[in-house]
Amino acid sequence: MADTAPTDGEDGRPLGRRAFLGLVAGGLSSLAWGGQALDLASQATRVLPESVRAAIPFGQGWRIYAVNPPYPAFDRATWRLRIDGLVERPVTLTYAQLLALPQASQKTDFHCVTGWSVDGVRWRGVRFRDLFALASPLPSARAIDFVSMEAPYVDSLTLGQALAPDAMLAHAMDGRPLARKHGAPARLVMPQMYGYKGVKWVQRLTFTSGVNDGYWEQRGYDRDAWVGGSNGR
Ligand SMILES: Nc1nc2c(c(=O)[nH]1)N[C@H]1C(S)=C(S)[C@@H](COP(=O)(O)O)O[C@H]1N2
Ligand SMILES: [Mo]
Repeated sequence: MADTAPTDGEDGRPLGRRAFLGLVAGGLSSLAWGGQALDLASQATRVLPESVRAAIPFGQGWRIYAVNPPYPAFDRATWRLRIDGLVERPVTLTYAQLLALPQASQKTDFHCVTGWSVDGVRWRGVRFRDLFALASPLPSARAIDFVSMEAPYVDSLTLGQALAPDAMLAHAMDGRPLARKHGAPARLVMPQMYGYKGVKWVQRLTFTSGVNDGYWEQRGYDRDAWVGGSNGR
């Protein structure tokens, strides 16, 4: 396993400030995960062709989903994001440390597989390349499980999918910190896939050797939930 060499954060303690800054600086400069960071702030990326998009009933807003209410509660003092599994350095981030990472913004449409959509959602958060850099995935790592505080909700992406330029771990929506019902403090945003991939109340990223079926995939939906190109719709 990856967990042989003891490092800060491995036992669940948050990284000290110096260790954290060191990992950010070291990780980012030595990063092998292709390309410059893309900030899509001024760009509205859309997955569907305009002809298809024009027929979508936008405008009814969000429907709030949870499989195991009540919604998990977020306490900014005690919340931790754990990054573990097939990594060189398991790390545990505080909320403040998440906000101290390089930040990205984007405006993207959101599509639920059951037929409702929200257009032009403004997200702010952290790109996965920057989270990867903190933990250094091992060569055997191929995918990530995104584990919700709301058991048993989970889903996974391949590393390549997570590195899509418009995928992020979002902590703000439409200019405000993510609301509790929307997954505070952090949710997975993967605009190219249907909403069920977008795990709310994320508390853990676990690197694995292959993708695992998520909550809805165990119930028949496609693992690769490409908008316009997967089952359920
Ligand atoms: N933890 C958790 N995450 C979740 C879900 C859920 O039930 N629990 N539902 C998913 C589905 S199917 C959709 S469409 C979106 C809905 O996001 P919203 O509840 O913020 O509208 O959340 C996704 N993430
Ligand atoms: Mo959904």
